[in-house]
Amino acid sequence: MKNTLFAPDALLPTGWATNVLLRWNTQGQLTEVQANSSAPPGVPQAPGPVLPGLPNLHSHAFQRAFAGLTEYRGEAQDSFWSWRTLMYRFASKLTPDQLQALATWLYIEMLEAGYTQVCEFHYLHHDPSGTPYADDAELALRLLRAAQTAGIAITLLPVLYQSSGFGNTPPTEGQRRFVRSTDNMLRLLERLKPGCDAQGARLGLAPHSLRAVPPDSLREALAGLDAIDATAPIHIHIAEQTGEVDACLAWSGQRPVQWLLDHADVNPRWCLVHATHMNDIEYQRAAHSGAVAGICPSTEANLGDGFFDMPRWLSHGGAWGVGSDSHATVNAAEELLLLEYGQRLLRRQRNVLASNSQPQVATAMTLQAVAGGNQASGRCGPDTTPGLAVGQQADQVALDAQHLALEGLSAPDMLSAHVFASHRTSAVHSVWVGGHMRVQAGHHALRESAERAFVAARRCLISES
Ligand code: NGQ
Ligand code: ZN
Repeated sequence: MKNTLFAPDALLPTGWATNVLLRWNTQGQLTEVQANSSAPPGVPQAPGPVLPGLPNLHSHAFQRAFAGLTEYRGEAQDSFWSWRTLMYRFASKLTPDQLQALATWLYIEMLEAGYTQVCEFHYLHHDPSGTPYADDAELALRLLRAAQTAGIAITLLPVLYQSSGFGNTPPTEGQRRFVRSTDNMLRLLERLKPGCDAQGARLGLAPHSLRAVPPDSLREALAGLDAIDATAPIHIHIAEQTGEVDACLAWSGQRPVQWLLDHADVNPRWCLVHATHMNDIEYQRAAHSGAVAGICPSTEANLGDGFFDMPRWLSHGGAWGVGSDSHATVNAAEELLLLEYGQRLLRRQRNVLASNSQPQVATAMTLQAVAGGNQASGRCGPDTTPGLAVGQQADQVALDAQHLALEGLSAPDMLSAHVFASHRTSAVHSVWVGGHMRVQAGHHALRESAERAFVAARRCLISES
């Protein structure tokens, strides 16, 4: 029977339920989520517990090409900033065909790893000399096509980038592919909107950071975005590095999050990416704004950013989700593991992100990251119920109950084992996006061809860098 799935166990927004019948319509929207039901004859049965698909709320797709290639000492003390110099070198060479190949493969990897959506924070706009392509939307369209080919839901976030530092310092040579005027950005959004709507993609805007967007531009861009779509998501990198906090203080007398909260209407449409360095009052005010904290555990570890204080954020009722950002890791479960482990190491406690209402850490984290991720991707407002609920997209992941790590366990323990008991191979069995099965038995139908194209693109890029 089409458009249905029977799950012996499923993680609903209210927690674990058994014998759940899921049904969706031709638009891929769930029309029925019925617990304690029985399987009508002919309905496919899930091979293990069914989870809501996790949105990956922060991605720079092209960076997947050099994951693992910056892990050597280049300066006496390597840092985020020396990594960025290497990253710019890769970015400076990339062609449209290469970007599409890298992104198609990456999005397939994401699906196989249990992500059903990606928020693409896209700032590589122009050709290597900094000249706009004949079609000014060329590279954005390549990303949309990659998402369509892979079958992942995308929120495209074209990035506004104008200055190299606070105080409107001019962009550097390495940033020439990123720069657009505010008007030009708004024209790009207008140009992309109909195609995004037709594809079912969400379109938003990403002011890159307070370093890269002067205050007037920020104000004008946000007003222009509202005129195009007053519900569009807004993502910004903020307070990732202490050097950035110091530079912001020197420029304005305020810390980045404090400055943003005082100068922009930060609300549930916003995703504050990283927000690693906040003081008490910033944690409180940012959480109360309703914005989502976009935490990228593997990249933040890789780049030596610092720790986000999750218990403090949660104490203020803050929403959050995870992103794989530079894609040093492309694995939804591993991001959750790293986030919890960081908190354990800091506090010398265990099960930090469990709650009284949900003592199972992996279950609590999954539900919260699904809620925050859907809010950040602009697919679900703060007042609607994300995940496996009527009216939501049929984005779901079935684990393999026969997998060595899971065999014989209860459903909540299977999710815990999936996140915390690494067994080298993934226990993700099937993945549906908008009701379409994109991964079956752990395998995406286009994996082999996409992998070959990825390897060829990377070889080319490395030989030129
Ligand atoms: C980026 N990535 O835009 O790719 C940034 C580095 C910057 C992260 N912040 C560049 N992880 O922030 O200037
Ligand atoms: Zn980023």
